[in-house]
Amino acid sequence: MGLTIAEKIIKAHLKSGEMKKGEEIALKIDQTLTQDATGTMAYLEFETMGIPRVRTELSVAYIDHNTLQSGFMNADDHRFIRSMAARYGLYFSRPGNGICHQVHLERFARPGKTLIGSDSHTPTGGGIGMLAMGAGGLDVAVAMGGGAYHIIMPQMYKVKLTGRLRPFVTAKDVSLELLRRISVKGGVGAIIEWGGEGVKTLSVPERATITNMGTETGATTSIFPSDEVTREFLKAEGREEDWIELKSDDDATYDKVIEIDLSKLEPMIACPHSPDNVKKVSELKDVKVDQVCIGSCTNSSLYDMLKVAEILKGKVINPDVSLSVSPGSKQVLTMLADCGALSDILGAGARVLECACGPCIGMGFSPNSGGVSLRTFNRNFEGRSGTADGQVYLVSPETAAASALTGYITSPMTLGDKIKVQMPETFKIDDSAIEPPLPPEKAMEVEIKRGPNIKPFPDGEPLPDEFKAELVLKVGDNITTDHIMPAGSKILPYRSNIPHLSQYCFGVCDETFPERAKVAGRSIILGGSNYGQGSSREHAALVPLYLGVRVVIAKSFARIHAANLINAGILPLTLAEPEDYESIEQGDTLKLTGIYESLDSGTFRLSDITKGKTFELKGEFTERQKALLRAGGLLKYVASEE
Ligand code: MIC
Ligand code: SF4
Repeated sequence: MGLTIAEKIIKAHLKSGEMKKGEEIALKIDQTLTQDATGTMAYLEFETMGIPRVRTELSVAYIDHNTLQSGFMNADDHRFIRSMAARYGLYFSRPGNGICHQVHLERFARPGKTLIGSDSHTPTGGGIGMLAMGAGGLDVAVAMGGGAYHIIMPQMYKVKLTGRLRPFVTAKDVSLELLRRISVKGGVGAIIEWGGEGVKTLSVPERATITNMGTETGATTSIFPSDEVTREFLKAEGREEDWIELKSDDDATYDKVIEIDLSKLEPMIACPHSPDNVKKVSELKDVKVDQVCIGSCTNSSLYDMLKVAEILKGKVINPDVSLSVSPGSKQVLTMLADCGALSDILGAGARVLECACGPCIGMGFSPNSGGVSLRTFNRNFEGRSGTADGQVYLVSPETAAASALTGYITSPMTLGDKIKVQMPETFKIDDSAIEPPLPPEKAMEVEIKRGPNIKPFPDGEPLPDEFKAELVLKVGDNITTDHIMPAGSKILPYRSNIPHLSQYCFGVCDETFPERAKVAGRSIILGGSNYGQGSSREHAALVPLYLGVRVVIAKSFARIHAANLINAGILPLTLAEPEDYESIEQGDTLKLTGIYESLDSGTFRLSDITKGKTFELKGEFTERQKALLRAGGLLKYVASEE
């Protein structure tokens, strides 16, 4: 039987398990990446494993999230990560060198290889034909040590592209169209392969925009073939030797096929507060815009920036609009400067920000109260911008630039003549901001530099056979990791300080939660469907663990978050009957009995002591997950294995 692209890569990296859908497989990981908001924790975890040097083909530590450095916290963390990279044989990408996913695509990503990153947008590498997945910091730490990465063998979906995009319609609009069709849950448990005739009309950065935003569908990852377009990109990056051809077999089978005719698409927009709340830009008339932000790992390539510059050239933005432009990498920014396009952007009145995540993670540039912000980013979750009542819309760079000029949400198709941008044949290569690994003898001498913001992380506890606790919090559907553990400029600097972070846990939903959880001691949380969607931040598991949460019950879970809960030793269970959600109330005392036996049968009995009712819960775990949960989390499990 023929294989899909992802199946071919999985087959070549299979360490154990069978490629049967729904079963656990262990994959050899060739490359890892971390960013600084999740990196400190991942390196602290790696350190406890006592491994002398990373055992991957390549591991990179990026600094791109926490670049504001207000106070000593971030600077200390950066220094810590840099010393860890030097000590353990990693590449270190200095702050200012760019957003991890953009830089990785330019300098390190390779078709046919596996990559896991402690960031949910790691699938950006799928644009070059890599099997690239987001994971929790602990999973990345284990992979750095040469350990396998465990996933449930996903379903295979195919999106078949036909036709060609019309002028002013972009890869971003393709992503938004997919989200409109399948929602933020539509990709859960699947790998999305992009194929069909239309694929060859898309460049690698455009493909990367699509695989980047595939994360928002909940997919394990998304992937494109590696073809002549891929070869050209790698050649332009001076890395043609990294190219291999990759395509699916003609008789490969898919669990679902979705067709998109590129020539029929028009500019799309995701309205507040979810990436799948998608409409056509032309449907939104008379919406006045306060702010426009262009950049992020979704849309910050040279191609995106050149198009923006071309639209803005010789014009001035609407005076009521504040426009930020953050190029994705030093390479992009330098090339923009060299060709003069940066002057066009500045001349139009944009504020050019550092090559970093910036406004995307609420690090500056929060909109005014109730302000409408148009962003070329991938997430518009409530409050993520740093302004609780900010109205964030997600659009393409073209729609963003057009709207910055008019001051209203504007389809770029109304701009008239199509724009032409000239892409260079080769990119400007300057790796001076990437520090290569030190040779082992030198690395051994490096001293790890720690600051006072680095606090120990909480320890999981072995699972008891019986557990009785209060339901301290009940929340609704689609709870994101930004709800559970918000980011932003006030909180993000404390990513290595779990006790401090804990004050903000679930702050968006219920400010009293941290205090109540502490009073309760041990506790349980109840959520709706797709609980934990969004980021890969393991803090969304570690902070609740610190606050005493031992069990999370939901209608369904997002993949990475469920894995992070298990890694932390928190038991994630689903309601057998989703309607039971209504009967269980916050404050109820709940009890689970015979947990060990239930772990084997997959069926758990929950008694609601307050209501005098019992409910059935499901928890089907693999043998490894059961062992992890029994041990009290991944670190305890790894330690017990030695
Ligand atoms: C995000 O976009 O939410 C982040 C910040 O990049 C996260 C990682 C984090 O929380 O540090 C992600 O997507 O995984
Ligand atoms: Fe950075 Fe935003 Fe991309 Fe996350 S989504 S990696 S915060 S640019």
